[in-house]
Amino acid sequence: MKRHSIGILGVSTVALFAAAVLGSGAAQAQTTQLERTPKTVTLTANLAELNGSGASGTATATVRNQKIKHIEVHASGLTPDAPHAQHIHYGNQALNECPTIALDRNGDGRLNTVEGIPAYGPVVVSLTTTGDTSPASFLDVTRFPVSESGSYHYSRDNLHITKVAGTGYPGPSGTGTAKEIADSIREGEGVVVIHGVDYNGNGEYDFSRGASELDPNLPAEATDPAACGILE
Ligand SMILES: [Cu+2]
Repeated sequence: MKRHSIGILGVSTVALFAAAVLGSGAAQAQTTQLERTPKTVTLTANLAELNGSGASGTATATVRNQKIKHIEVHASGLTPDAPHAQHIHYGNQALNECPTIALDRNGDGRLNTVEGIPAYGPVVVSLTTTGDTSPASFLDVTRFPVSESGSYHYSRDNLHITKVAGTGYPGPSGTGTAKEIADSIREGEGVVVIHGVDYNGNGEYDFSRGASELDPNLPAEATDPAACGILE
């Protein structure tokens, strides 16, 4: 009888001790989590036409730590059967907006990719179909989606965000770390841009509007922005 009650006391003491330990552990985990930026955020962009392309679409991105865990881009109204470079752009000094024709500095009636940088910043992630997704791949047209009859549906997982020169920390030419860029995208400052506009409607990218300001071997039609939306 005496032994039995010691037994009960023993069990309840252990249970109380366990509850205290677990309780403090959970509280500590919660504090650590609150101290950091929220880890996983899902953002959506409504893509609207630029340069009178007639393109539109949506993009959805889930950002977890320094990674795009999942991204989808659904676009239509694009130049058919042509590759479309697509990126996430971001700049700490940029407006984190889609550009308007007011940024057409050389007055040629088109907004080229460089003219849009004050609005959307440099490329931080290349939304390629295979291989590297860093800014280094930004014009590798063989690894971007091709629009079947003007549409495509793009989906990819686990794109690493990297440090990028020119994203503006602290000055315009400064290099943002992967964490700074990921945090900014999570805060709604990333901009999805799809490139490639067939201005003269002849069914292909040609030099009717001259060479690209990014690469003289590419026509401007292949690199001018066609659609843009803010990930928010
Ligand atoms: Cu771009």
